[in-house]
Amino acid sequence: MYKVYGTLRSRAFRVLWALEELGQPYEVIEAAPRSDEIRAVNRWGKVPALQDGDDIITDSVAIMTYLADKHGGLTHPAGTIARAKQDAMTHRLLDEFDAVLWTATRHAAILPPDLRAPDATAACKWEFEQSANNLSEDFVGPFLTGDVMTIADILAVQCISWARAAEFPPVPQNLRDYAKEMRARPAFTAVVS
Ligand SMILES: N[C@@H](CCC(=O)N[C@@H](CS)C(=O)NCC(=O)O)C(=O)O
Repeated sequence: MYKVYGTLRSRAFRVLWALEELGQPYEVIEAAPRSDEIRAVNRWGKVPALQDGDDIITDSVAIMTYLADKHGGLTHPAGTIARAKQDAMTHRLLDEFDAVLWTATRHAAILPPDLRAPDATAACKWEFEQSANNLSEDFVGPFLTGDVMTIADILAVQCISWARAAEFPPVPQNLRDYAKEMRARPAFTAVVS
């Protein structure tokens, strides 16, 4: 059985949701970022990590990609145009959503206080709003890259939830409706309940 190291309120949520969607059994090892529990398997202290047999895989998107390819769900097959578009969306979300949310988080709570830039959060919020507006204009649905749910959807919805919790500007209505529908999926509710 897979072991997932992390907490619900971290990027580990992405991995847990993917495992539920793929119908794979797993065990959660409650490991806070930088804790001894995570450092035992990832010396950087970053969550999530996935244990598959004797192997440890780090990085939420790398883990989701591995699981999706291995179990043949939440992804288009490698080497197809559909997969290239899915990967482009995944990287767009990492650049435009995850990166700005993470920069704001670091300047608010993680960097040494004397290195925190007072204006960093405002800049990240502004950039996030532009990116959300762009994504909203491109969005056709029902999923981000068309008719098939992929790991890009999990990444997007987790980032939209993170943005809401961090009091970032609300995303446009069509993305809010999309995220609401995604959060109603049985696999999502199985993780949060
Ligand atoms: N790109 C990595 C980022 C992992 C990451 O930064 N995780 C945060 C928690 S969500 C963490 O462990 N932070 C601790 C630190 O930066 O020291 C991923 O997607 O897994």
